[in-house]
Amino acid sequence: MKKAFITGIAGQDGSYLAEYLLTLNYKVYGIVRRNSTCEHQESRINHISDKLNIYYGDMTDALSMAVILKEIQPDEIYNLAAMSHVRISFDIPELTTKVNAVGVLDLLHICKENCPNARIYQASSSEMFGNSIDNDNCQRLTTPMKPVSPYGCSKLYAYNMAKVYRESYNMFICNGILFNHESPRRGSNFVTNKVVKGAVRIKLGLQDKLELGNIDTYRDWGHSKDYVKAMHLILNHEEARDWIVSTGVTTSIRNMCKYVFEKLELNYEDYIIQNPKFMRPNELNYLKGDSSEIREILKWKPDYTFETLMDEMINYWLNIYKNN
Ligand code: G4F
Repeated sequence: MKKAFITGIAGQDGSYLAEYLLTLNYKVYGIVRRNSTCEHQESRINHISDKLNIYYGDMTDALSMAVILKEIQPDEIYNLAAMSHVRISFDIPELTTKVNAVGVLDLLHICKENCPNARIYQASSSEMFGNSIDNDNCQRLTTPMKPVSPYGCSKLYAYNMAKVYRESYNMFICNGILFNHESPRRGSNFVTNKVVKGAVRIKLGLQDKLELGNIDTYRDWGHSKDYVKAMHLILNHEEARDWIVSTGVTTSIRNMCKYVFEKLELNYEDYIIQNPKFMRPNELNYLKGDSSEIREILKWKPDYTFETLMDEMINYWLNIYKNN
């Protein structure tokens, strides 16, 4: 039985990955942060909690991480823990750096000392590209990385450090540069789930307006369930290297709003207002990933389209509100 250790196991990706690895007969371990409202902390993994091995831990607590990893000796480590909200990273840049950058350095070093043969997946992000784009309007591994947010900078540090540890110590470490990926389990302060939840509430007469920031940016959105399968393929390939994971389809926030409101027979223009509170000091305008390598070499392919992803999220919120 293979052993997998997941940081961020209670998050969107961590919970789907844990479910997926259980179906592959892995023994799954993970860490969760201590939280004063423990009822909500593990809501995404409550349904599988009897099959998981959960420890308290934190990316900023290297001592506990070292003890746990020494004890478990995992075959595969998925580092999915992060302060993952780009706008909030402008408010708490130092914590963002401690968790997303220094925390990853600690993890890599702990692995080098305690479990050097474990295969390590680092959750890298398309936010690292900033506003760099190739002539064909795509981002790929060779596109220059020029982040425009504290979050992007922290992820780029971790990305580079993962490569340094791979090359210096011959460790099996891979960066998956994942473009935006969503699901009903997405936090509702990220734009897709915020729009879907808001539109459903408007449809049911529970709210009047939806306040957003800049709706003229573009994102390449996939489904988290598809992307966790890519993570597993990446760690089970013969060669340790970096990969782009994306759909290759980009949509503006405006068109996403239009799609969601139209599905509910509403006109988005009647309900959306712009609130400067949700604007960012600096913005990444356009993302579209070239994932041809992972499709060709690892035979990865997403099952969801933009439309089936959004439809699943709409039905999720309709069911939540109709049953309450
Ligand atoms: O949903 P978002 O907050 O995602 P963002 O910033 O692209 O980051 C996500 O994807 C990254 C991969 O590229 C991950 F690394 C990261 O952890 C995270 O998962 O915002 C998407 C777009 C932005 O342009 C934002 O300015 O939506 C725009 N937006 C407009 N109004 C809004 C809002 N975003 C949020 N969160 N809330 C709004 O009210």
